[in-house]
Amino acid sequence: MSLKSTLFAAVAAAALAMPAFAGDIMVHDPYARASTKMSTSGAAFMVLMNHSAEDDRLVSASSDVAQRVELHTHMEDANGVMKMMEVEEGFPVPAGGEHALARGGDHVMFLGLNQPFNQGDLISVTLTFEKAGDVVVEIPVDLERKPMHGGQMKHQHGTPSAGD
Ligand SMILES: [Cu+2]
Repeated sequence: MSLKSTLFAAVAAAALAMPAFAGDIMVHDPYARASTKMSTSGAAFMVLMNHSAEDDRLVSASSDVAQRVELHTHMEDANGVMKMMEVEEGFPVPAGGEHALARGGDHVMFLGLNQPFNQGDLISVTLTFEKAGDVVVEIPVDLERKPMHGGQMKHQHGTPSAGD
């Protein structure tokens, strides 16, 4: 065996033995918002990218800014009304792929805000992945961001509202 191929074998063995790094997960363009200054809940949106060769999954999120942090999605009920619900199994992020959390779809939900979300605030959120483990992201509050696809969904949390 030449020196070169010995080195190559050693590097390959080391690479195989390595666990998934949190660095394999990239969080792209995160932002958080609340509907109004009086809101007791808020949400965060971002694109999760998985640069590893293994499928991963966002299983939970936590933060000091709210009493509870949940993974939510929107579903249309039998009457065609969009409702939010918790996604207990979390959001899959395929190997080499991505999963977008966006307005009107999947999101990280903050319930019972400990402080109002002010424009420009940075919110520290820990995202826990099945394989990559904990990834801490600093998410800027952006109250001015428009939804990507024009039509904004009515997004009512907690209190059922009549005729909304
Ligand atoms: Cu929600």
